[in-house]
Amino acid sequence: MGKSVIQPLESYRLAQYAVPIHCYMCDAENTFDAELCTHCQAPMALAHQAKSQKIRPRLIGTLGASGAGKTVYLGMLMDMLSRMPHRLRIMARGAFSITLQQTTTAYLSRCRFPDKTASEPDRWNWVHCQVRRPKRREAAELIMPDMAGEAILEEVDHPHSYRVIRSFLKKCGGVMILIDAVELVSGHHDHDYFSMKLLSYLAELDDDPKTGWATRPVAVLFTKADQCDECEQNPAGFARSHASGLWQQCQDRFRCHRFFAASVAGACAWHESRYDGRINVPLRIEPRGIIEPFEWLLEEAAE
Ligand SMILES: Nc1nc2c(ncn2[C@@H]2O[C@H](COP(=O)(O)OP(=O)(O)OP(=O)(O)O)[C@@H](O)[C@H]2O)c(=O)[nH]1
Ligand SMILES: [Mg+2]
Ligand SMILES: [Zn+2]
Repeated sequence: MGKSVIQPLESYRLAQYAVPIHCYMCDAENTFDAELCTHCQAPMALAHQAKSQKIRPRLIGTLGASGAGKTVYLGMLMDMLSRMPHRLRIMARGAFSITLQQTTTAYLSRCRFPDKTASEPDRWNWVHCQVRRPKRREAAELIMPDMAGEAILEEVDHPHSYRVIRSFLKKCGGVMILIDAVELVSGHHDHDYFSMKLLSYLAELDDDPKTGWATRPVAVLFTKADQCDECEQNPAGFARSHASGLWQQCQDRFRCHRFFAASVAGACAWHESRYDGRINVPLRIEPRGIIEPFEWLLEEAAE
């Protein structure tokens, strides 16, 4: 006869699965131990953190075509904010919130630009942070993902193809739209068309006259301004002369918008690499106009 063994019944563990956790982006029900939302693939850590705080985090979007400079800009913004306690004091929530800053600065310090962001949402970096502003008692909680330009374009062209982008933009409190200034000046209007499509998408996503996109802040950022003096000196005038469709749409449909110019690199050069072919590399890092658009958006989104 075999030895009898007492096997404890751990059915209480199942009870945890009976209580669903709602995804912070799309509200879909997930089990307590899910890492990514099964419906939209947003990280469930955001929902867990939001649940444990009194203030509901606000969503801030960084949009733009592939190659507009979203990853470089966001990584640099996070890095600068973490070193400027007198201007804005920032505290990352969750270790995953530091990855974007860490990867971007690691690349820049080796005189390289970071790789293109993968289009699968489970590979995007999300930043959840607390921001304290001088002369303001209450802190702001923010969630900012670094999404891939190709995925944004796919969602704009074929709505509902990326649930996470749609749910995010529905709830989003304000956006920064990045446009490659060098492309505009050289007569390539893909980025301009992309931004116009994006603005129509936003305006139609939520057209409520009081709370919809018509009232939410939109910062239009011309990137790579280091290579375009004209846009650095007068971003609004630059928009008017080089992206007139976009400029007009902002006037007509978005009450709260402003144009900015930003650059991370001070000078770039072409480098022949044995493995990657001809690549653009930053020679100096000289960030300009990085914090202003974010600061403006934060103020406007708080209104
Ligand atoms: N001159 C200059 N070039 C820049 C700057 N920022 C980015 N770039 C160039 O733009 C490229 C794309 O930048 P990313 O930040 O990867 O672009 P992205 O918008 O994240 O693109 P996706 O990940 O494909 O959506 C870089 O590889 C650089 O060649 C800048 O401040 N100055
Ligand atoms: Mg990117
Ligand atoms: Zn979800």
